[in-house]
Amino acid sequence: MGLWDIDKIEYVGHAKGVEEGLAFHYYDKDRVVAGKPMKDWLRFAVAWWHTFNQGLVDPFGDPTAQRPYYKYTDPMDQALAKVDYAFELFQKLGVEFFCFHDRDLAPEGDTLRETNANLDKVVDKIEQNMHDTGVKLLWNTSSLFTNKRFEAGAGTSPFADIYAYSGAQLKHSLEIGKRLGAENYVFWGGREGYESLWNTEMKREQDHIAALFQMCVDYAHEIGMDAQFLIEPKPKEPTLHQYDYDAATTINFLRTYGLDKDFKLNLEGNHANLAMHTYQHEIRVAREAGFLGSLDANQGDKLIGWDMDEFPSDLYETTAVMWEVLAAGGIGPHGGLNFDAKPRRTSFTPEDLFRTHVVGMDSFAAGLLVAAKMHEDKYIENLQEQRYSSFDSGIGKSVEEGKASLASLEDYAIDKPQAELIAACKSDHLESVKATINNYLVEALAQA
Ligand code: XLS
Ligand code: NI
Ligand code: NI
Repeated sequence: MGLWDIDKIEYVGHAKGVEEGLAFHYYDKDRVVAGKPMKDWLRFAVAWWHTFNQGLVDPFGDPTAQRPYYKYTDPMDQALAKVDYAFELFQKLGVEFFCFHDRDLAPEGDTLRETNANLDKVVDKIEQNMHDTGVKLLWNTSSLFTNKRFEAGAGTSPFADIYAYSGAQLKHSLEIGKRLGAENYVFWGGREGYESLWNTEMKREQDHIAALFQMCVDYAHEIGMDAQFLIEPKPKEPTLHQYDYDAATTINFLRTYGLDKDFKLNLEGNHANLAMHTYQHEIRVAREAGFLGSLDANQGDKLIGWDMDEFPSDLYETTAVMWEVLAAGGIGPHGGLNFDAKPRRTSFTPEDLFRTHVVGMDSFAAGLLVAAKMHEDKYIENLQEQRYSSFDSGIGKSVEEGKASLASLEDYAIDKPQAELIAACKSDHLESVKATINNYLVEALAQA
């Protein structure tokens, strides 16, 4: 059985009698959907921080997680042991990628030099395991928010020593990304924002962090690191306001500082909700602007106003996400679906780590199947084309061709009677559209 007391998770189709969570019903990794194997559309990744380090705390309670490697009480011993558990879990789930923060892997020392030495020992072991198993690094990142020195930010800290330390930490993180062949490198500005504007020079802070991003771009070029750089928007939590609020705000930041050629976005479902958007909205904004980089696959909860990091199980949402991914031709070339998600505090057994990933993987596989069917029928494409068809000729076409002016619009509209204008508006039968999407869900999954 190996280190985890659990068998490899297999695809069993619609088999009855298989306990939910211990087999895939939709995720059949090599099955070709819309011209590619499922695994290449989905490119699932395990998030080291949640899956191996999360004790399942909440603001009111102690950790509940039971993990087999807790028997290693020395922090370095435990860090090294976790690598074995991690790679066995990846293989038993059939996940081909993983993601980590530098500080997820090894304990800190007193100086950065000591911390780097601890980290390098674990990275050595990870490199060996990657080589042996073929599991790849979707992305790595630097935790510039956990240690108390980052209380007021890292790249936006008002304290130059902390800024300098952040740059030094990033340098080594980029070196690790290169060494492990990371597909992407993520920047999540957990504390890059403010608690109060009264004590904050907002523009100065953004100038500082933009300069730090530029240094990262320059250093990556210098060492020949070719990972795609990603910024992960989030509006708040832990800070009151985070500068990378949402996709649109972050794209504006990148363009303002001339960083738009070097960065794309890593979008997370729960973060979208915290910004009062849907996950689909964030992906649509990024996709249409050419900034879709990768996805943190989790979901929030309508009733709770913080980053719950639930494993995805909402098929309507996974369908919407995969519809956008298919419309983009893929989440690539470098992106993937990283389960930035944790079990609830009440599902604390080691086996729950497998169950939760299986639910997330199956939910996205199901979403892919439904969305692929919708694309195959061009259901949404036709509906949208029809809705905007008045821009394909006449006055609408002159607008799209840039030939219209206020005077030409006035010429066209000034004598149009109200009845003609009302007749130009067509009902979208929106409720029927939603019912049709429901039918796609039911039918595509029944036939899966
Ligand atoms: C936190 C973020 C974080 C990033 C990586 O809310 O989602 O986990 O994905 O630093
Ligand atoms: Ni995330
Ligand atoms: Ni998050």
